[in-house]
Amino acid sequence: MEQARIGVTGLAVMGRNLARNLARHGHAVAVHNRTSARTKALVEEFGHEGTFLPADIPEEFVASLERPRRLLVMVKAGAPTDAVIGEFAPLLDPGDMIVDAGNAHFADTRRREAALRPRGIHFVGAGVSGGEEGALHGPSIMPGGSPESYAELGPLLEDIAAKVDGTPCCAHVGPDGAGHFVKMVHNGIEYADMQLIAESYDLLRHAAGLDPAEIAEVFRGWNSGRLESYLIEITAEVLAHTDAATGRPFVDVVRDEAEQKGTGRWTVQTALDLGVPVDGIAAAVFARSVSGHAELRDATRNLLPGPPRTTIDPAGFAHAVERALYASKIVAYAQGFHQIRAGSAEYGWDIDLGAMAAIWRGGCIIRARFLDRIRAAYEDGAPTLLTAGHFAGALGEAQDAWRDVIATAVRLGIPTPGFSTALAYYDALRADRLPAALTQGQRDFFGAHTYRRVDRDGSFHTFWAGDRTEAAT
Ligand code: NBP
Repeated sequence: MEQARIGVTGLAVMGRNLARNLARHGHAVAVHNRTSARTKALVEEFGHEGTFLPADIPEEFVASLERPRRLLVMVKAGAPTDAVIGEFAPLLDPGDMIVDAGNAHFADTRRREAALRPRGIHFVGAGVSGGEEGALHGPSIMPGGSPESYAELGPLLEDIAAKVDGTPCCAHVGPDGAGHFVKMVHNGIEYADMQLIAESYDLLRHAAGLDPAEIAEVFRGWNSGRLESYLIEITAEVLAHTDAATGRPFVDVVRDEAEQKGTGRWTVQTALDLGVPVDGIAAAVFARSVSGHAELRDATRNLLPGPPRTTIDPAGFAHAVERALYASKIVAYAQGFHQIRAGSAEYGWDIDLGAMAAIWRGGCIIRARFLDRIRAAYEDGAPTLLTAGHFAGALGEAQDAWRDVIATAVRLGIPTPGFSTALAYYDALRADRLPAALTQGQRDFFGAHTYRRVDRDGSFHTFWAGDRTEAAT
């Protein structure tokens, strides 16, 4: 009986396309889905693309896998993943691998890996980015798990991953939940990047008075420069699109209420736990949240006064927005990488930041030309992108335009939380002194939380309610 190198269970859009990608690369793939109609449909429609070994029941599926068994799970994240593990793990032997390629929370991945390790089963949480097209034509893959499991899985995953300059967009991220952690931060950065692009559009539309088709042209121009990226490219496409039913710009017939799924929120929650400032990502998550409060917006829209509506001369403004966007993006990515570094230290993952930038260069939603420079910066050991050669220069050169754009937005009453928070972070890092000293004084005043002094080691408390003398604590 022919055996498969890998099996995929969960054949909705992502699993089906990953299975097809594997088959198209010449790997025999066992395929299974809870509802077997999906399995049949896959083989009927795409059976000619390669070797698929369909199975109706888990026992049949597992029996069709060569050893050590590689079982890729692509089901809805959460309880379904636990259900699938519960179903398949008893059928596996030590040395076999379960790869969860869904969007799991890294803490769940750590829990699952720890539960399966004593049984000798390798549990690999693999982040996969690129949506359904990426899954089919080459995603960016971020696998965690043991080095032993990567030795078995890596060649297969690298084979189906996107390639940039011949290098696969797949690398072993680190043990247990490291892969899903990096995928989570990738999605957080994606939120920030999309928000910054949206603010650029909003400014060009409402400050400079350009229409969507004109703005699409601006984005097309940007996409041939340092901002070249998938997100800029699709932004131009969306802005140039006309609604067939009304003849209006597509962007004007879509309700302005953005959705947010789990990963952006998880990134911010995790950053809070780690104490890492990811303001750009948080601003993006909250901007979507504000947009979704339709009732609150309806109740306030006509009651809150703003400045008179005026527009400014578009000449030169688009160039300034490009600079503000590039600078703000640098900050958002720097914050995301800071979070990966902090997570890596917290959980002992030893994540190579340069390698993460390298595997995001293709296949994933945030693929972009400047990730090559980010890779180089972290390979050179940069503590933050903000001070790394090219980026330090770009920020310095952009800062006047960045400040002008934000000042214009504030003056005209256009919300730019992403731009503004990015600049605030930049200014905080360059400040000689921050008002945190005053915050410490307040905390000591009301809660005796103590403070440290600039001129002496140790912790101190001032007797605020008494004679205001100071004591070392
Ligand atoms: P969905 O997230 O819609 O999940 C549907 C699949 O889960 C079906 O195969 C379904 O089987 C299976 N399933 C469910 Br629901 N409950 C199950 C259970 N208790 N036991 C066994 N199977 C169960 O599919 P998707 O959109 O292809 O996404 C798959 C994963 O990939 C998710 O974790 C998602 O977050 C992640 N992801 C998606 C994208 C994307 O662009 N869509 C990108 C990156 C990652 P059934 O057919 O029997 O109902």
